[in-house]
Amino acid sequence: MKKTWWKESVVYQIYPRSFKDSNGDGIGDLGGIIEKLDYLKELGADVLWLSPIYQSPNDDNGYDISSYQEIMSEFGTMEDFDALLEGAHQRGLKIMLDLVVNHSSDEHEWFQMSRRKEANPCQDFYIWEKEKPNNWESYFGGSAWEYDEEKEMYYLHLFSKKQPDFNWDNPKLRQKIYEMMTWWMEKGIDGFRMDVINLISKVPEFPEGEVIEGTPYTEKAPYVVCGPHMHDYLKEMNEQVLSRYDMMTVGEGLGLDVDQARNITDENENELNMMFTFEHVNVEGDENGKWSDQRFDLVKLKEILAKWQEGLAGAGWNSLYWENHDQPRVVSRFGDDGVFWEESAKMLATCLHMMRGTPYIYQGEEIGMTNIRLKSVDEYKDIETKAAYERYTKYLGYSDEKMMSCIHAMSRDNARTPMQWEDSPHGGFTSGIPWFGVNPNYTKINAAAQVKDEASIFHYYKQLIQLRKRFEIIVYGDFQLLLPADRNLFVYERSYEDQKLLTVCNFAAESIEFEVPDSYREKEARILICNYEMAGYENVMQMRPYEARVYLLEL
Ligand code: TEU
Ligand code: CA
Repeated sequence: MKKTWWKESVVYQIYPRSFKDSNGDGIGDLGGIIEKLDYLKELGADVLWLSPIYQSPNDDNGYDISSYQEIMSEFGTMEDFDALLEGAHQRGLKIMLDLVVNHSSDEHEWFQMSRRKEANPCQDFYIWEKEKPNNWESYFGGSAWEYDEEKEMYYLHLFSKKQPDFNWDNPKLRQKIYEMMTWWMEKGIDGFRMDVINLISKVPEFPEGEVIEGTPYTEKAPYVVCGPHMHDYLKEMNEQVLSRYDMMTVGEGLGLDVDQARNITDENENELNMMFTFEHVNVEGDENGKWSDQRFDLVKLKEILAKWQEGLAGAGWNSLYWENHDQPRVVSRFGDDGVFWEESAKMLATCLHMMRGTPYIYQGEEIGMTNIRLKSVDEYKDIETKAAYERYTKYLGYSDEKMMSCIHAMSRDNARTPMQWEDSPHGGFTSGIPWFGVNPNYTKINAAAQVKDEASIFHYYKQLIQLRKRFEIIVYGDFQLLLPADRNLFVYERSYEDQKLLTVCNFAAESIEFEVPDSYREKEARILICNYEMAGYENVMQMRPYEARVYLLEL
């Protein structure tokens, strides 16, 4: 395994709309990010990933881009971006931008031209069909095909109808995209996070999706996930753009399995550095998809994570995440946002950061921000949440009460409430009216309070990051799950040269006994971090509620 900076880095994800508003219009912006660079430096992050900052009509909060080389006016100007890049680089922070090129906005000039009836240079930039070819549905509900009155043809949109899919089979389109990527790289950015990049190649015959039993819905995944030319296009992109820079790439891989992820991230394949995979964050889901209000099963979560850890070992590389702008808050989800809020937030951080891979922290995770519970679906802003409410209550027989309970657990808006900076109105996010309400618990949970308090969740994250810089085993060690069937403890070891690292996490709200495996007995071990008062090393350990401990053993 080659040693590289992106394996040794910790990434911090910023959702600019909800991060910090610098001009009082209630919308986070680039000026706000600049104000907080010192905070991010103090935390110890190496790379900042910005969710899309480009010009967009915001049908899907910027994941619908109408101009790739312009900044969204609400976020600022290109001068602001240049200042942000410079400010970040001065502090040794790298910048990774979100690249959304499976689709654009329907307001992009390429689509505006493409939809014209007469021949034009962009006519094959999108996927047009005379007749509606099949029963595929979009990820946000409804048919994936939309009839365009102007062109009198149907276009494909795997997401909203304002997000038409590009036709990657067209080499001219691909060149345009590589040129745009090169333009950003030449500006000096340090990498790309690539939105649903494994959906770019569709099976050209557009076969009918299979009807999902007992529902009026269909499954298109086999025809869009890692389609026939995906590897060719990623290799071409790598050759033409990625390989020319010392940069970092992470692809989002919807519905991707371990083998597919290994093929993409294999160092010898020259595609992408790592992928975001979904299996562990779909752990509560059922045959109806992700919308569930069931508590997760720890044995299943461990099995999934271990499978991915082992599956990419030796060839590819993992990305490690609990949260992002599409996921609920982890302390509410896998921890306890009540009595053991602080302990469980720190335990979950330990559990993730000691695994093999590059860890990602989503804004607010480092201070233990929690889910929200709005009363009615009308108070939610997210396009996916609204579409799911409609689908489940209208067609799948869910009551309003049941669906609201699922939304409280799973909605993407849980992650999108404004960052809680201070104990002042609107959590110090804005001096105006925020575009989306701040979680009322900002008086208790906010960054200012935690930066001051050495024992806070913030400082705990900081320590985890520092450990990664001090001990190579955390980055490069092999992973092995211990006690797979234990329903309360998540225990794993890492091995590197003549060292072992033992991570023990208690996922229960009560004390649980942990017996050290035979091979660890009578060994000298040093505790590296613990979310309670530091604990000694014994053959039988009483793990307190949500306790986490990491031990280093020299063999
Ligand atoms: O997400 C991929 C995606 O399909 C999401 O809908 C995801 O599956 C879901 O939110 C998890 O429940 C990416 C972006 O991260 C997301 O914000 C965009 O809405 C989507 O692509 C379309 O660009
Ligand atoms: Ca603003």
